[in-house]
Amino acid sequence: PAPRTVLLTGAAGGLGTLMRGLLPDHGYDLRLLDLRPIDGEPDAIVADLADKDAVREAVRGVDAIVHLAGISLEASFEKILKANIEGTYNLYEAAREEGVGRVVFASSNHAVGYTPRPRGDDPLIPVDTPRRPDTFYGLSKCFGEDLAQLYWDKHGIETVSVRIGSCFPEPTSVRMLSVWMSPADGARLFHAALTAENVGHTVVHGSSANTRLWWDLTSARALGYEPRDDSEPYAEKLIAEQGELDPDNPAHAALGGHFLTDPPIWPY
Ligand code: NAI
Ligand code: 15L
Repeated sequence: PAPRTVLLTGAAGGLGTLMRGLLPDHGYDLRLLDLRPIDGEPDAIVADLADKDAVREAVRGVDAIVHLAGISLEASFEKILKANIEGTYNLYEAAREEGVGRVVFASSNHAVGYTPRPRGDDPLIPVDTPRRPDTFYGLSKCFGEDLAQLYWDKHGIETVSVRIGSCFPEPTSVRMLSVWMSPADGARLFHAALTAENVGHTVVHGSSANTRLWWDLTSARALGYEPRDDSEPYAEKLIAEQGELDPDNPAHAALGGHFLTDPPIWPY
């Protein structure tokens, strides 16, 4: 049966807030978890992924998990280890113990950030392109994908790892014209990832059907995802303000963009 009750981790964050608004329209009852309390959501579970008992209680009885919680920018290895590596392990262990069969994992383009972006007639980047993390943050997403594969092979827990580009209400940079995922398409993709059958562990790129797309969406479409949005209406204004991507600028040369040169640092 299609999942109905879904644990949304990282529900207080930017993407979590967008998905709290959009996923119920796809038929889900959300249980929310975050380190931080959420205004207007008194039932949200306030817990750290480091707290194994709290995580186990949070997953008990849900049909699936959308796992967004964690450090979403670059940070020290020690911080990334705790929140993203151990935190994701704790969540999968809890899912195994409680018999939750499906996870949607928020991976990131930064797992493959050093991959040169396609230019001209270059083919789109395939989803099985070798890992080339651009930060400790991206490295933690590689770990999460491998953890998902292990829990599928060993324990039969299915995961769709979504290598999200940039999911924000609007694209705000020229790079984002290529990697943007509109929030509505994000919810469509998560819905497809929650409901497609026999996914095992599947890795997909997460973005809208952008005219300037850099990567191949075939594995996402195979889940039933049909993106409806395209960043192109924003192109003229953004290019007028910022100029085209500069082929000689290392921050414009690869999928991970400025994460290669001056990654934004997690502020906490
Ligand atoms: P965000 O930083 O706004 O939200 C992350 C949330 O996780 C925060 O509310 C934070 O309190 C919570 N959190 C952090 N450590 C935690 C812990 N130890 N236990 C419980 N909660 C914890 O990030 P955003 O943009 O909402 O991203 C959500 C997820 O999607 C992240 O995993 C991020 O890496 C991934 N992602 C997001 C992209 C985007 O465009 N927004 C692009 C690629 C990946
Ligand atoms: C990410 O992985 C970050 O979590 C998000 O804040 C954006 O920076 C995004 O990548 C991006 O590449 O634009």
